[in-house]
Amino acid sequence: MADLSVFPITRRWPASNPDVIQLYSFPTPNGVKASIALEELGLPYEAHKVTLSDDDVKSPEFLSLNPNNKIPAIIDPNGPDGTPVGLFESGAILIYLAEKTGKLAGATASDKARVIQWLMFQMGGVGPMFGQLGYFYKFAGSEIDDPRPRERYINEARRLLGVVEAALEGQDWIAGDFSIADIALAPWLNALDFYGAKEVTGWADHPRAMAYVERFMARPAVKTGMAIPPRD
Ligand SMILES: N[C@@H](CCC(=O)N[C@@H](CS)C(=O)NCC(=O)O)C(=O)O
Repeated sequence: MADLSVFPITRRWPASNPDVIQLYSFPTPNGVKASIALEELGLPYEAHKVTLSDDDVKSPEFLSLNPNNKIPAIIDPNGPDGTPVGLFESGAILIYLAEKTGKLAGATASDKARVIQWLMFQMGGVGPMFGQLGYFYKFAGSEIDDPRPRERYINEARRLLGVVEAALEGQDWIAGDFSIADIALAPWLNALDFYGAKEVTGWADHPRAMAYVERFMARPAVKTGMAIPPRD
């Protein structure tokens, strides 16, 4: 049995089965990337609910695994060097899991480069921009009188949607075959619904993106991963 006692996070969120990947997460667009990937790849894992409250993400135990106080994070007891490895940042986790299994990251070197390109597009563009849109359009920032931040992120989200729409011409998935880039991107497109920002970003004018999210959500592993860990 793997010994995970070197990871202080296991004191607050103990592993029932330390031989499988430990996932520390919450079902947000970033969190579900990890659970969907684990489900799609058929990797055994144990999920621990870490809420976004400071009590959880800013606890010393969680910070010991991710000093950046954000979910998701994982521990793989069977790391590549034969020792356990801890990881944070959803993009890094997706790449790690794809490399571990040799799946969902492109067949050829060029395919692989394209997958990483679209993964980075999500990590550096869609994620941060849509996240700010959520803040300024739905959450606390929506009370700010100055319309400029709201308009900035609405326009940027609409622009990014246009990029996705164009990229999906003639293909079902963002990098060609289904990949970790889709696992990163589709949950964030879906978040526009939660933000109540579909109309304002012109969602209905992006039929390929609409069909893409539907196609993604219909996958059995996605359906399961979207609800892990359960909110309550
Ligand atoms: N770049 C990070 C972002 C993760 C992130 O923003 N996580 C949010 C939930 S979606 C979070 O944990 N927020 C808690 C906080 O910032 O205190 C990743 O992709 O893993």
